Amino acid sequence: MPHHLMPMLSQIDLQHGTIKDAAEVIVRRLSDMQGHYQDQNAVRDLLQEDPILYRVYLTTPPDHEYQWRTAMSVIEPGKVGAEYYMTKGHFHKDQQAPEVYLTLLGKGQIVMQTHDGQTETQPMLPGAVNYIPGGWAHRTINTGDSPLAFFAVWPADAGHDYAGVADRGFPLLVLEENGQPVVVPNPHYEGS
Ligand code: M6P
Ligand code: ZN
Repeated sequence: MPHHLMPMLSQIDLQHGTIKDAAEVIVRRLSDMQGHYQDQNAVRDLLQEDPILYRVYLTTPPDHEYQWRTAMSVIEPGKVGAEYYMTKGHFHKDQQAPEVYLTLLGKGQIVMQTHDGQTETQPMLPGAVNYIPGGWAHRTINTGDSPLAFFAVWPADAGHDYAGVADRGFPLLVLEENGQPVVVPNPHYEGS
């Protein structure tokens, strides 16, 4: 007899972007990613309160057998110095594995890069579908003044490679200048 998984239902709270009965919730605070921000004085000051930057509500448990993983990510509004709150960002261990984001709430940018230095940014607004092909690292940034909430789907065996981003950073930064988000080259990017 073939082994069939059971169909699954998750309910997104469309007002907040959260999933109440999530199988797993990842909470990331500033202390989990302090090295990712440029302004280390701002990091030091903010670490006193160590704010929650974002939460990821996963619909399947970590050791599941389902072929797809899906999650809602909710990034709080805020900045560390001039840099907006953002995700760590990662490559997939499997360089063939793509990902799709659908934004439900808020306003942001997705910044992408390949290992050989190509970059791409796209806006994230309610209704935007961002397709991230295999081989592109991806980071999301909340440039608005309310939570940025997006739904993500990716192959369950893709794997997260955080080291590639933690070591070199992203070639592009999204900063606030005169009240507006601007995309600028990262002066500390290791490839530059
Ligand atoms: C999305 C997906 C997840 C990822 C999350 C937070 O929901 O891409 O795989 O974990 O965003 O991003 P990160 O893991 O880079 O902190
Ligand atoms: Zn991913």
